[in-house]
Parts: sequence; structure tokens; C-alpha cells
Amino acid sequence: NGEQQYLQLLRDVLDKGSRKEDRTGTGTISTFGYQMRFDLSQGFPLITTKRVAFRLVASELLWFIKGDTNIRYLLQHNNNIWNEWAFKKWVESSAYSGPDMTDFGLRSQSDEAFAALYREQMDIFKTRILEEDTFAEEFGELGNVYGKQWREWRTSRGDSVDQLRDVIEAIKKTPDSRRLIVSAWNPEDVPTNMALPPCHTMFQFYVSEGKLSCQLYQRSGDIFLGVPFNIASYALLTHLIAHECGLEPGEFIHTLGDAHIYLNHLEQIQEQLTREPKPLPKLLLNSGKTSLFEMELEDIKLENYEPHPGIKAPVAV
Ligand code: UFP
Repeated sequence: NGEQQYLQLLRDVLDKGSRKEDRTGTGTISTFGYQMRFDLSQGFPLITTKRVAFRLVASELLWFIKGDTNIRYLLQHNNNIWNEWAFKKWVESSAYSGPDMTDFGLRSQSDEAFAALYREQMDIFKTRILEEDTFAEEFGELGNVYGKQWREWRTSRGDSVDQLRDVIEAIKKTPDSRRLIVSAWNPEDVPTNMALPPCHTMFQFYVSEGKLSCQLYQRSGDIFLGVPFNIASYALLTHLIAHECGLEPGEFIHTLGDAHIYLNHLEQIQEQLTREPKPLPKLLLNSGKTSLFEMELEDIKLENYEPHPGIKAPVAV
């Protein structure tokens, strides 16, 4: 099934990748240019050789779809995946007066005393985001990340473009169009206004024989931690848009630029590669709702997901 494509990616990068230093200082094995294809009619491509937290995928995607760029919504849904990026802005600001948090990502991996201090400050940060409106407005905001670029791309005319709504209209009206594109990469914003320059740079839709396919160009992929999440996220987006447009989901095609394995994920990957994939789960969307802009978490259900246990690994920040 589709999972073999992902396991083959792990093996190919281990076999053919080259050592490459990276921004985070962790070190990687990397290749450039890789493509996987997932036939969405063959099951939902959520990796089964380790548990992937689908509820985090779904709540993050709904957050993008709403055009929200503040981590408060994520925290309200017990989703912590963007915390570090917002936290970094807080601890580097003049408003922060706690213990020094320079390089908190790397330091908390090697220094247990520091890790305890970091967890304490992160807890304070999360509580304040949830409880203080002005603090959340100032420090929960990630800037012009996906939600902003998808729903409210600012133009030089001074107005904005709702790329997501426009592409859905175009899929309905001109399904044969070769221009069904959403771009998250805004060169004007990349250097200054973004916590993290978008990894999922752009995606394109394609309609044929009543099926909707989607291809993502991802400029940079952390193969062990990020990519399983990214596959699930875009597969879900394809299902949601197909549902709204009255189409069947076709293929999700995942094209990667710098596809890398961090050197501190090697043992975890060896373990994962010993595991036998299980049948893929099935996605069920609330048939009483059509618009993806009205979908909430409870409208999205995953059936028969019975993965191997999760495998923990450090995130490079
Ligand atoms: N990364 C992913 N998927 C994502 C995401 C980040 O794999 O959705 F947001 C990884 C890729 C890379 C790091 O390891 O995060 C981003 O670093 P850089 O900007 O240097 O590519």
C-alpha cells in the first residue's frame, strides 16, 4: 500500500543520501528531489509503522483553513506543534525577564537542568497565551504563515487574495484548468515576517474522471518527524476539497526538495524499518456539511487506525 512509498523514501535517503550540515546544527543525511504518489482510494495515507497523531494534523489544517495565524486556537485544541516558534519570539523580546533561553531547542536536548527550566517557561507561556488576550495578540501571533497566505495574501494594490476560496471556485467552474495553484511562498514576507519560511511552498490541483488530485511541492522535509504529518495533512486537504466540490479523491503526489534525515533520528528509523505496515485507515467526513470552511474537528473521523506504537525523537528547531 501507499505506506511502502514512505518506507522506501527512508531507505533511499539512508542508502543514497549525503552528509549535509544544516541550519539547526544537528546534521543530516540528505537528497534533493524526490516524489511519492498516494492513491487516496486505497485508504488514508496515515503511516502505521509508528503512531502519528492525526488529531494534531486535523486541528492544524483547520487552523490554516480558517486563516488563523495565532497559536491560541491550537492550544485550545491541545495542539503544541507550533509553540516553539512563538515562544522563541517571546524569549527574544524585551518583555521577557525569565532565565536565558538562547538556543533552547538544542540545549534542552543535552542539558537536563536546562530542560526543566525550559519546560517551566514554556508552561508559563502557554498559560498566558490561553488566559491573557493582549499577551496572545502580541506573542501568540506567528506572522504571515500558511493561514495568512492561503486566505489573505496581501497585494501591492492594498487588498488581499483568498487563494483557497478562489481555487475551490476554480475547481468547480473550470476543472480542466492548469492554473489551480495555491502558493504559500511570499518572497516579500520570507525574510522578516515569518516565524518559519513555509516548508509546503505551493500546491496544485488536477481534476480528471471525477477525481481530484493534489500535488505539493515541499522545499524541505524532515523525513522522520515532519513528512508523515505533511502527507496526512495534504491528503486530508484533498479529501476536504473533493468533498466540497462533489469529486472523489484521486492521488496525493508529494514532491520534496531537500529530503533529509536528521542524524539524531537514525536509531528510531532502524526500529521503524523492522515493522510490518498494517492496513491503512479510512477517512470519514460529515456528509451533512459540504463547505470545508465550516468543518470542525468532530466532522472528521478516522476509522480502523491501528498503528504500531509511536517512536519519540527530538525536533530540530
Ligand atoms: N519541517 C517539515 N515539515 C513541516 C515543517 C517543517 O519537515 O511541515 F513545518 C522541517 C523541515 C526542516 C525544518 O527540517 O522543519 C525546517 O527548517 P528549514 O527552514 O531550515 O528547512
